[in-house]
Amino acid sequence: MNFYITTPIYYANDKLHIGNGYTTIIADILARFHKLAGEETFFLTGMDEHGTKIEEAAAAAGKTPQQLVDDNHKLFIETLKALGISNDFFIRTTSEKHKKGVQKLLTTLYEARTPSGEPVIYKGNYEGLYCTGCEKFITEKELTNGLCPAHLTKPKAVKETNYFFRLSAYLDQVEQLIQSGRLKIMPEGRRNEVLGLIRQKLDDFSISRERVKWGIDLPFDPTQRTYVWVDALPNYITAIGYEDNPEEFDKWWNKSQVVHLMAKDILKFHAIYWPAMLLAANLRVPDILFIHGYISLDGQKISKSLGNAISNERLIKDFGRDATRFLLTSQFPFHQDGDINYRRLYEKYNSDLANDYGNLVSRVMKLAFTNFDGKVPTPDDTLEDQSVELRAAIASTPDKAIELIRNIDVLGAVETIWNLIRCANRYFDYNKPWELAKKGQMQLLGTILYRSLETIRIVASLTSPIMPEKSEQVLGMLGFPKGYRPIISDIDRPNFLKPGASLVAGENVFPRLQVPTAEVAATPTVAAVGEDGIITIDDFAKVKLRVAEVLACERVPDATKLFKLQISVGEEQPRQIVAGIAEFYTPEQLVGKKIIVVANLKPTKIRGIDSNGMLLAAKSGKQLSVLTVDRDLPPGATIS
Ligand code: ME8
Repeated sequence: MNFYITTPIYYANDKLHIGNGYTTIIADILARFHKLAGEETFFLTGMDEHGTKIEEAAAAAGKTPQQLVDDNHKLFIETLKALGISNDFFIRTTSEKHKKGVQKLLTTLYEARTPSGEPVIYKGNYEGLYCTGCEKFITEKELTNGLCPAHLTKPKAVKETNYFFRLSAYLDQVEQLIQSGRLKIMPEGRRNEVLGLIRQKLDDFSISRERVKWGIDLPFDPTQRTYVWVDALPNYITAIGYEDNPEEFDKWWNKSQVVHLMAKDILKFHAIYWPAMLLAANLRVPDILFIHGYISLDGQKISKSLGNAISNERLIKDFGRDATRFLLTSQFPFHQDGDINYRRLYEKYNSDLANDYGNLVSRVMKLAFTNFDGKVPTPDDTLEDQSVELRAAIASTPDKAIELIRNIDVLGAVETIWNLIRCANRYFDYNKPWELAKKGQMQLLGTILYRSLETIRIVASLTSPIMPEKSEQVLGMLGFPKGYRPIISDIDRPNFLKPGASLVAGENVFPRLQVPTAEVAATPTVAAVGEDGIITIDDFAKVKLRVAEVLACERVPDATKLFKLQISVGEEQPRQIVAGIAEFYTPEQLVGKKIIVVANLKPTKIRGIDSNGMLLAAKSGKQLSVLTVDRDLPPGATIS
């Protein structure tokens, strides 16, 4: 059976945070394990580039949406590379491939009829509240103190004519697919949650937006843009050739086990809307939706909008790429929420990687070099070396680990492999091989080292999906050529190492790390550490800040957050800037104010309007204040 695994496509409004990194690393580990198990595998990740959220982030950054997503695309790719992600394709929703695929699906849905003969898509009116952070309509009931509980922002009131998807006609079928296990929702608790939602009889959902500009045109009504979720979900099929490569599409969608990974925030879209859309378009539904837990940092929620996330880059800097992959995925079960604490990361690195695994490799290699001239010794199976437990663990671990991986239990697989490592360490300590050379018991010593080297081979092979570079390093020490990819048929072959073959001396694989003092070990946040954002005086000097007088200000039509301002920066001509502050001021409050602007920003267009500069404002929660000067300085005064 082929294996097709996906992550959510992450919003392109910012760079990837460790919550996104977490899902993607697990998907990568699963994909690499399935390859190791001999299956043909396709691994997809990507970015979600349309919708109001992106439009607003672009306006706030003084960029066009396209510039913003292009810039963030570069950052996404850098992060994926830094994390060692081996995705087979990266889908961008602004790509032609994707847009054409979405339009094909929408045309199919527009022409389709429900089982009782009604059109699947119909036109209707919507009036209600909308949360831009979630990119979804939200009911009064779901609010906490009038705010969206996920984003702590006030939803907007919207009234629009939209096209709707007749969800009601498919709820029974979706329920049946879930009940029968054909569409498996894991873990069990999430499955029950979805079944509960279906029983509440969800409303039909709108598939288009009248006011949104940044999106895919509806093929049957170009005055409307596709709702961002109806644009995003089909990425799972557009990426594998739904519109442009029927053979590939058939292979990966119809003839594979299809697994979508995500956290609970987007469960409803994936477990109800997506299968219903597929049913209406007469397409196969996925096999497994795995809903993993949320990670937090020292008990604090991680999110792009709340901006508290310690970065993927910071972890890689402190622990290295492979150890980061290991530490993030072996702390708590994938299906449960878990808290990350920096001190615990150091402790786990030292106990599991430096002590258990790294030490085993160092000890065995050292004895093989001092006593066997760096060659694989010859084992003698007739000798009594108390290896029953170790041999049983060697024989059972590979199958057990792969079985756990098929069940999407990465932690379980790690624990099984570490059980084998600990078993090898016990075996080693029990036999005290370092004393045997002195006693002249070279055959027994050789046998113990051989079994230990074989264990290291199996451990390095089985951990290769989690720590690919470290595995290559260890397997290189055992004499495997660079680029050797362990596969299950090799792993399972007993006594694969050839006696007499040369070993290669190497550096300590996991040097111990100094656990920082309590203050330093507090989990850092990006803001506190400033790590990626540290700049020099020279960097800062490049930014030309100037005092500007607001000459005129007006609202941008159809954009609740934007003002168009005419300002004087002491130049001959006034300048025009567009600023996302309309929710906090009236135009009258701004005219006459002496504000601070970045004067040497590349001119850009925001919602089609020229913007030549950016004003500075301070923000805290829902409060915003434009920076001003408190003396009567002339427009154009410099700021240093
Ligand atoms: O929802 N812990 O994108 P997104 C673990 N574009 N995982 C986390 C996490 C956390 N604290 N925070 C986020 C979107 N994630 C849509 C998806 S798919 C058709 C469209 C992970 O950038 C987790 O996988 O908000 C979650 O589902 C996803 O990031 C949300 O990413």
